[in-house]
Amino acid sequence: MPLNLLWRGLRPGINRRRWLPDTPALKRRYDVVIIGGGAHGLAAAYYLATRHGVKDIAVIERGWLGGGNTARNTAIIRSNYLTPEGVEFYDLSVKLYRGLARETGINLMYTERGHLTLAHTDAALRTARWRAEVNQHMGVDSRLVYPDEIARLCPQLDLSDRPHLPIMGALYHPPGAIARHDAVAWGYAHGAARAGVEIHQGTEVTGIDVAGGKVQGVKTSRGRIGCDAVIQAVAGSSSRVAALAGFKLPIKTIPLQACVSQPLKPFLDPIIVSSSLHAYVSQSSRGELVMGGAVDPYPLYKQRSSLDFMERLVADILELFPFLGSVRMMRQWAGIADMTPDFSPVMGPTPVEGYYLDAGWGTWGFKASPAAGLTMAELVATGRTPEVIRPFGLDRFSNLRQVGEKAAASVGH
Ligand code: PYC
Repeated sequence: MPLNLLWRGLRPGINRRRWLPDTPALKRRYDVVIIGGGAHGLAAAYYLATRHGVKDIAVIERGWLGGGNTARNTAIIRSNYLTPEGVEFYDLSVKLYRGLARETGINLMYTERGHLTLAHTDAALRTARWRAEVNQHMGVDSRLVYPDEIARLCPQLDLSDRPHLPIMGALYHPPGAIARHDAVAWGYAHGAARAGVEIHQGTEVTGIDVAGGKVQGVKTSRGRIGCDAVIQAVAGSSSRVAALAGFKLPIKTIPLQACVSQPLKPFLDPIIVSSSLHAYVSQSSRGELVMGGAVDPYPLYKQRSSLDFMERLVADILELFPFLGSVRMMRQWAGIADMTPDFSPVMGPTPVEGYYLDAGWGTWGFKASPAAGLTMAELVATGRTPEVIRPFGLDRFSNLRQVGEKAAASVGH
């Protein structure tokens, strides 16, 4: 072993990076309390502190940083949605992701791989064409491709007529990307803490103080905190926490399972999605196949895995890549998806003055983290709802102005 390496290894403290300062005592009051220490809550804290100079912030997390849905997704980033509202919002996120490693100084391993949504039916082809047209109209790079080009983009796919649903075409979205999800949470946490934000892990919210229709504070397992504003960003627990503030959400909460295989030699460049087969797969930089399928068929709050999900998923993946038959699975898990009736998120003010909501992400919360954080921060700092999130207000369900995004889902519902 080179002596220099030995010297560095043995010298106490060298190269030890402090990501976060020690947790301070909870103060009795902050300007802003953010409930949820996932990528969304941490991004909002980061942008409030760095873009708006609002630094008297406590991020309150029941568990540990990025330990909820931030750690339980498959880290896909894309903006090839169906509605102009959705495309504009997720395109903002893609643009922020592209500069995030530079901005936070942390390698997020963000890699643009291209994203293929396979169409196996006339109806799926029609939807792909519709999405391509909306995407192009909004300046987002997407187009319809047919088997000859799909074979060039992903030669390993079975493009024959052997599968029970042969591939007829695909929506190709070159900016489709993957990133390391924990690095996104830690990048924002590190940047926010450096700017003066306090991050309190292991601190559970037990109540919301509301008086005269306005938020007054947050009760936690470590005491009460007064504040002027609250951002709720607790994907998977949105209805439960909103109920503490006294209002109901039009959300159904459903597990979404995923898994990874043993590492394989790199062979799969693009991210492959088939919503007809209910399967999607990408290959991580470690070589593992990161795979998922349809949401569970019932509402539930449990993060448990099931054999029937795995059996179904594996059968579907083998329709696409028959040569993977002997690959072993390594890990399986579930995230908890808060589904709205129109499959779009809820962002903005709530019936409680000063209480702001970032919720309803269903199966696409991770990719939204930067844009949700940026726009929620602007809303809280200025009191004005940014145009890009105006369509996603809670009031759309009573105004009958829903933003129907189901056709852009990568997973079956
Ligand atoms: O929206 O790309 C997506 C996605 C993949 C898995 C869950 N959501």
